[in-house]
Amino acid sequence: MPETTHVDYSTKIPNNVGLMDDQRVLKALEQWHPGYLDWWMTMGPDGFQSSDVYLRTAVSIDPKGWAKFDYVKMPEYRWGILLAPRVESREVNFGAHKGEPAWQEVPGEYRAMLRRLIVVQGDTEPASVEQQRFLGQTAPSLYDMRNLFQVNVEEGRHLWAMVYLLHKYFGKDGREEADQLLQRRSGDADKPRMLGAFNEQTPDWLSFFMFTYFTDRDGKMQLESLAQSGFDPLSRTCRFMLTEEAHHMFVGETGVTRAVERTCQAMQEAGIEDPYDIAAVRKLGAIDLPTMQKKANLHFSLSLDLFGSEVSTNAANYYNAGVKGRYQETRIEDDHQLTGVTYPVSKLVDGQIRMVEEPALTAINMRLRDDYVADCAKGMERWNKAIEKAGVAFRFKLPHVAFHRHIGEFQGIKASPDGEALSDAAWTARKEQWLPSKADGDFIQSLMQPCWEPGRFASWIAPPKVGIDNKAGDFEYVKIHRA
Ligand code: BYC
Repeated sequence: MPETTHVDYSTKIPNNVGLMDDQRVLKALEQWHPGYLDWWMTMGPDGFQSSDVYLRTAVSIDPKGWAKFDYVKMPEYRWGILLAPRVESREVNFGAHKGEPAWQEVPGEYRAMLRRLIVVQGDTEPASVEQQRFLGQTAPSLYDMRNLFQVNVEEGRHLWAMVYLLHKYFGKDGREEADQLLQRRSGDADKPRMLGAFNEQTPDWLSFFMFTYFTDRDGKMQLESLAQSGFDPLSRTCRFMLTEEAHHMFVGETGVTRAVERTCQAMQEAGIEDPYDIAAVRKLGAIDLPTMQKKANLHFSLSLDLFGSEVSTNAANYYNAGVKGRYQETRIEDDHQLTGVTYPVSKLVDGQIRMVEEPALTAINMRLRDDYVADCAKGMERWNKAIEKAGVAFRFKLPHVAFHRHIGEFQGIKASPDGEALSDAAWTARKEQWLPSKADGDFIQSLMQPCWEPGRFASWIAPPKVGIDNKAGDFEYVKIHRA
């Protein structure tokens, strides 16, 4: 079957890339499949593999109506290979090859570069499933549990997407990389996942919502940049992944909003006006807003690290080669080669944080991070609106980009959320005001009691405004059969 907008479900591996006519790749993927299922059973959602989950499955890559909802047991989810439609006249849109026809095969000179980018992208997908593995046990509702599992199966599919590219275009070394994607483990001392944030824990549901808000948004920015790639199969894969990614950020944004709403409501009912009266708010079984700010500080700063160094020759080489572009590259009005232009970069100069003009080509990571920060701020404003509406005197704020960093310009310094450089002693004395402490973690853990009756929600979170697929409030999103 040739490439279509509809997904061929007649093979073991659903696809719209004519896999039946490509026996070499089909066989390689069929050999990879059992290892993947093995990984899913041992590292995927713990305890719910035989539950029926109301999931969305892609039946077409047509932007209208590509999804079908039904009960599915997660191990039977039809993970597949779905690429956005090919645009016949597509060109390389930036870098040294600008104006050449987009590549349908990997250019020899960029093979290592492309393989590296695809492997890094691929590595994050199973990592997040591993990080979220135990959250089902403490789901605050069946609605939330279902959203978690939807995110998990789609991250699994995103791994398939990268593995397809490795198998199809990178021969033996691609197959070896695909195998290793199933061997690394989040947080493992010997075989960790490749990027920092993907080796951290996601210990509770507030972290899950912050992760899907901040870290999945890095996913969006990186996928947008890879969707610009001159290597057309990578671009098409990422374009379809982005349609799924939107739901993940929705889960994060609305999850935090609902926690905020519940806290404000509980405060109003109890007549508590001071949002900083943490003990009083916690007694109500809600999460105080200052603790939510600390979680946001943590997940934002960990996600900033995922953009790499502000000034990066790697990023310049990717751009010049035409393999990884800028956010919304084709909508930017410039020469798309960045000849002789500069970009302002925040740097550490004589111990002070300053803006310095750098060649725009080496500042690609910084530019993408700026676009990311602006995107993060927008959603945070919606959290602030919910607080304002409830009449509570509190505002969330994104911390300064120098705060709590482990990669890039600021990794060697300690900075406050306002961007003030601090001595080690000052940092140690104050860090628990800015990042979740052990006591904060313990308190949040104490609220993580499962709430699995249809239509019921845990004490710390408000119900959503609308159900998934417009289902009624008491819809049984997960029919639990404990494994
Ligand atoms: N941790 O020039 P530099 C997602 C390494 S999330 C560890 O600073 P570069 C998702 C770097 O690899 C999106 N190491 O940075 C979200 C390099 O090592 P080598 C995932 C790091 O290369 C939620 C060295 O430091 N996709 O999809 O310009 C759920 C110097 O590199 C880190 C991508 O990331 C780090 N944080 O940029 C599920 C896209 N940062 O090569 C999924 C693909 C840097 O010297 N990746 N290093 O050994 C890339 O575009 C780039 O590799 C990076 C780094 C943006 C990550």
